[in-house]
Amino acid sequence: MKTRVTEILGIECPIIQGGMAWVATYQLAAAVSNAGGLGLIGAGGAPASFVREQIQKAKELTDKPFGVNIMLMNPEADEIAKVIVDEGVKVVTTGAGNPAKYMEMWKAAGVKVIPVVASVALAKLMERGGADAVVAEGTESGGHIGSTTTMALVPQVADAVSIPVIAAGGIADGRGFAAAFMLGAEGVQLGTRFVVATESIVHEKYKAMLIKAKDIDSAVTGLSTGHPVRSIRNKMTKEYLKLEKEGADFMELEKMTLGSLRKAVVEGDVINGTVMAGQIAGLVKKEQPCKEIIDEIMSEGMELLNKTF
Ligand code: TUI
Repeated sequence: MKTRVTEILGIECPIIQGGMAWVATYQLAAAVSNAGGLGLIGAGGAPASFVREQIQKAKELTDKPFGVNIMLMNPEADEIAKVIVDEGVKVVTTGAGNPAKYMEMWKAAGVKVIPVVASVALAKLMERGGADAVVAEGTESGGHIGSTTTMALVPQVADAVSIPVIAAGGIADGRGFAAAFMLGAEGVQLGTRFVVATESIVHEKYKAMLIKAKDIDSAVTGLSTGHPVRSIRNKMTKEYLKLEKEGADFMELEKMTLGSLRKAVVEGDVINGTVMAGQIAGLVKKEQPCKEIIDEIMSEGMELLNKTF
């Protein structure tokens, strides 16, 4: 399959693996890239030195293109932006902010820049700033989210910009893949389905919780702080939402979430930790190698796109 996304990125299948904090390690990124998609290393809140090591390890496992996602609230974002150039990374995606201040440096180094956006306004701003494509991410996604659904956001972004649009949020199989293309996307980004991939290093309890999850099992915390985050409902989200309802201040709420994603991903504490996942978790039924996930989505998706009624 050829789209502007496969052309720009030099990949075979227009499927990108989300750059999830703590989850998107070099093992997962390399497996997705080796399977023909675009793997991403998620810098999350990690220091620049750690991100550099992850990039170097990914290079040992794959000679296919892979990328890095910078979470722009990371205190070392400036250093990580330079590490990307230094290490010759081909693609960068950004989340949770506006990457304008790094754009010139990345473009000069030939890095393809793909900001993740949750609105038409930011998509247009990014196109004007020189972005090569945008990921339009709907509120169905896990983690830090905007408020518009994928169904409504993707066609509006596709109409507003002329660079390629990659759809994200609520996509986990060939049906979602085909639907995204019908909405005007030329690629998709998946997070939740890759969390349970064989090559994903997340704790087995985290994987088990996603596999067990149903359609309505996620909750959105942090609406009152302006940083809404979607994760699977547990003791942690219950306590957070209770505090939020009682009008707790920002610092108190922040203290609760500090280190909570790591607690779930690394330690497997899915009761007191934050189990970030998208609304599509209910569709994710088993652990599978990345290659199998990508092959399945491509064949099911292409079949649907070629179907006539
Ligand atoms: O970034 C994401 N998803 C994430 S980041 C993350 S780490 C985190 N952990 C706890 C609390 C907060 C973050 C977990 N999941 N997705 C891409 C995304 N970006 N969704 C929404 C946005 C976004 C939001 C505001 C992009 C820009 C923005 O503001 C634009 C501006 O002008 O500042």
